[in-house]
Amino acid sequence: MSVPVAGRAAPGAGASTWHAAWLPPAAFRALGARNVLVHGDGPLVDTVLDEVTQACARHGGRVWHSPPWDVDADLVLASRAAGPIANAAAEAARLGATPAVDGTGDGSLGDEGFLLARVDGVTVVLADAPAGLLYGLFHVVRLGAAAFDDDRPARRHQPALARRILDHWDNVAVHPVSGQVERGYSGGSVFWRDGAARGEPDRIRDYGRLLAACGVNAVTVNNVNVHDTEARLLTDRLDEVAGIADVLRPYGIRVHLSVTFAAPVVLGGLPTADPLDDRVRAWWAEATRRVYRRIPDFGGYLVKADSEGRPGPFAYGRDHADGANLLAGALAPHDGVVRWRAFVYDHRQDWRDRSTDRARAAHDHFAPLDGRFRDNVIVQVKFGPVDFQPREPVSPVLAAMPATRLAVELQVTQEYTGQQRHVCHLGPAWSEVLRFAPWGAAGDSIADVITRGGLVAVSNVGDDPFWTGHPLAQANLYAFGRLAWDPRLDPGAILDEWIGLTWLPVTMGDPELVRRTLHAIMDDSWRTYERYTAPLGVGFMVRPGHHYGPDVDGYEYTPWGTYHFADRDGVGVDRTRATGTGFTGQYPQPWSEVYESLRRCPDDLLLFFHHVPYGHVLHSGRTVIQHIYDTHFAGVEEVAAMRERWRLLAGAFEPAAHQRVAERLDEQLRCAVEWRDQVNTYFFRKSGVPDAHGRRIH
Ligand code: GCV
Repeated sequence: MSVPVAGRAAPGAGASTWHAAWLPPAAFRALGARNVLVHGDGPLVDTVLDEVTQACARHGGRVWHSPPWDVDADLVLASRAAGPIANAAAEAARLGATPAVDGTGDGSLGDEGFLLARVDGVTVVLADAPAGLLYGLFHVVRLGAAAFDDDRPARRHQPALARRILDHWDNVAVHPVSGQVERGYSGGSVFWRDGAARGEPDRIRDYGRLLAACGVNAVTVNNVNVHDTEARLLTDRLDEVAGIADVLRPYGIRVHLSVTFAAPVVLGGLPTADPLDDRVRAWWAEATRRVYRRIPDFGGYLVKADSEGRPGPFAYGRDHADGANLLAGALAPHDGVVRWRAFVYDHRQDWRDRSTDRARAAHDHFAPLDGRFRDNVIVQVKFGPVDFQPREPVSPVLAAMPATRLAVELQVTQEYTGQQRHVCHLGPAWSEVLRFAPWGAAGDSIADVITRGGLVAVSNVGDDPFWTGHPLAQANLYAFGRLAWDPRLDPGAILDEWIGLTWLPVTMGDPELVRRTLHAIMDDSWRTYERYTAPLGVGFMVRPGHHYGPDVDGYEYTPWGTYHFADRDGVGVDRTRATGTGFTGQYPQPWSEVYESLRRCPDDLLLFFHHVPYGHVLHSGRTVIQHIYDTHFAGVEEVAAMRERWRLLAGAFEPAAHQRVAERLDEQLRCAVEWRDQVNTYFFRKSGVPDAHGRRIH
């Protein structure tokens, strides 16, 4: 039987009510059954030791941390700073592995890297810093028995990106519109409840542990929309943030805070928040000094300014560089960073005005500021130019600011991708973004562009027993962490890791069937979702406000700037330089030309860039209207097949997990049918073109 084990996952006693996700005790079986020697000291090494001790207690192995080391170790986890090990075989293994570090790169494993080697029957993890040892430990867990294969070649592992951050859109106080967690689909917040810190360190610790095991090293604990209560986390409620930081620290996770640009006014009583005003500068410097006094490893601030009604520098005639540099100045003495979001656009647009284009906004605002940001400013850019749609081109801002540290922001919480009621495995979508080469195949990829800034995502976690509402949505969180560690990883292989860790064979049955079934359901689920929702990259068509389910014209005549312009003749947004908004001109070559050209533009983005007649023939050979019909019928059939596949696993899992997914698949199918029927009917009525296959359209 394959079982996603429920219960407390972290070392320590007691069962509790949340799911172990990708760290069930059984995932430690291979490691825990062995003799393990841990060499080194410090808080993170203590975490490693705790983990190993628990695993060995459970699975019959033994652990050594200090002499006398009368052990034939199977696994040595050693900090290089701790020097020689007073155990001949372990020391020989340590020395045997060392040339693989010294012989490559700069001879250092960095702050978070590790080496994994197999030397004379001993598996060795070496690290130069304690965090590396922790990541090495979790890598051994991930590999399972394979970590002890004699033919395993020595390999250095270092994260491609130093900043791997999850932003929580959690409110401290329940907000009348956005609730406890804005765009949260997994219950309440793990940090806050009804205006106060929840004070449940076990759960936060388990969360930190899951994050460390997939590579995440920072968390922002409150929503970018900073309301009155949350603003005070910076000052008189700082202790609550410090409490979270204390719990996450043993897993190498630093805490960040979303702050309001108006803080000097709303918290400090100043008459202005003007970034060039000396009193404002002094206020931020002092507030920040107090933060670091309380949380010495505090990560930094996150700011949403002049966006969707949030305060910002525009009120004082200043620009985003002025605003960001103000906070950067306060953070610089403490090595903190400010992440300043590029999600800036006019949300009070006139839909009649075809010249205004929301997609252009971030580039229009930020590209001219390249070179003006201080070193500790990271401009955080949503992956696409609009807003986390299932399909968007990569934001041109990412190719326009070579002198600025840039981070990409993804959305793990599935606001526009099924709200954790639909299976929508996003690893493949993110991988496409990270591999995109804005200057053509020979140039840098997005993963290269963000080396100095990092990868960030909006978390999908809440206090739901499965963490993520939909149990299969855990895979998105896991995939985010792994891609942030190494953007070149294959998303299918990442999914395979998650399946292997989470859905463990226990006593009987066919784990391969489980694995195959989960792949069959999840691998292509993002494309399935795309097929039954808005076609060909045009985006939105969701119900306004909550953004769930179809409403083709829901945003068409609103101020939000998210239009499709369908009429009786055609559909799509003309963003060309020749006849449209000129957005294609924000890309460098070759994409500027590729997107401009109706002939060369990829099918899956056609309606993002072009307004075309329904009879326009795609590269696929189908007309646009027939593509719309076909994909919407196909998408529903694919969801029906997912549901059938899942049904066949009944009895193979803990019933609660099976039932939760089964219920959500029922809802996904209902909703996909709704999407299909509304979208097909809408376009049939607009165009008058019948389906070539005569299927039922209403
Ligand atoms: C946190 C979209 C979402 C908002 C979100 C905003 C943002 O507009 O619908 O809920 O606000 O993006 O990213 O700031």
